[in-house]
Amino acid sequence: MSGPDLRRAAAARALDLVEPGMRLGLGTGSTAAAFVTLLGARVRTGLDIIGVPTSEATRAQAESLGIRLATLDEQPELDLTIDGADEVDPALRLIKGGGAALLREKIVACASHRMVVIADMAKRVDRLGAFPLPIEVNPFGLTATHRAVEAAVACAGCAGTVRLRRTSDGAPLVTDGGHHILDAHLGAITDPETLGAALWAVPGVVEHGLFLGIADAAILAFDRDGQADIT
Ligand code: ABF
Repeated sequence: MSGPDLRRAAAARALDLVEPGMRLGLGTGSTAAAFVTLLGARVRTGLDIIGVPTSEATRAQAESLGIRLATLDEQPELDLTIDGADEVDPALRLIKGGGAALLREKIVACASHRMVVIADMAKRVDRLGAFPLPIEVNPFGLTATHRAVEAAVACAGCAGTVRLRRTSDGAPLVTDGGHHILDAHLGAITDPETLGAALWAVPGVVEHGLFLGIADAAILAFDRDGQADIT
C-alpha cells in the first residue's frame, strides 16, 4: 500500500476516538491533514466539535472544510490532540517539527488531556535521531544561538551538524511564530531527555522537536498483504 493510503488508514482509526462535543487539537503535516479531511466529512454530517489548529496551514484546511475553530486562548483546555510525527520510539518519545510547526504543536498537545500520534509504520524507530532534530530559535542573535546549540548538542554527548533550515530560494525559513529552525543532524540520540534539557538551557532556543512524555498513544498503519493494518 502507498504511504498516503497508510496515512489515511491511521487517520481513520484516530477518527474513532472523536466524540461529539470534543475540543480537538488539530495537528500539522500530511497525516494530520488526512485526519482533518475525514473530520470535515463527519462535521458535514452533523458531528459537533471545536478544533484548535497547530498551524496556519491546518487552520486554512479546517476552515475550508467548515470545521468550527477556536484559538487556544478561547479553548485553553482540550480533550484530544491528533498529530503526526517524524519519528516514534518504543517509549512513545517523538521527533516532530519536520513541518516547522513544532512550537504550536507542542503547546497544543500539552494543553490536551490526550495526545495521539498517527503515522505509517515507517516512522517507528528503535532509537530517535535518524531524522534531523528541529530546534525553533529566536531570530535575534541567530549566529550566537547556532553556536550555542552546537555546543549544547556536543555537551549532551551527541555528534553531528546543525544547519539553518532555508526555503527553496535560500532564505532562512520563518515559522508561523516568526522564528527560525535549526536542524540537528545527529544520526542517533542515545539520551533524549539530556539533550532536550541541554537545548532548553540555550537562551535563544524557543522550543525543540523532542516530544518526551507527551504522546499517550500511537496509531501506526502498516501494509499486511496489501491491506492496511493498524498497531
Ligand atoms: C507534523 O507532521 C510535524 O511535526 C511532523 O514533522 C510532520 C509529519 O508529517 P507527515 O505526517 O506528513 O509525515 O506533526
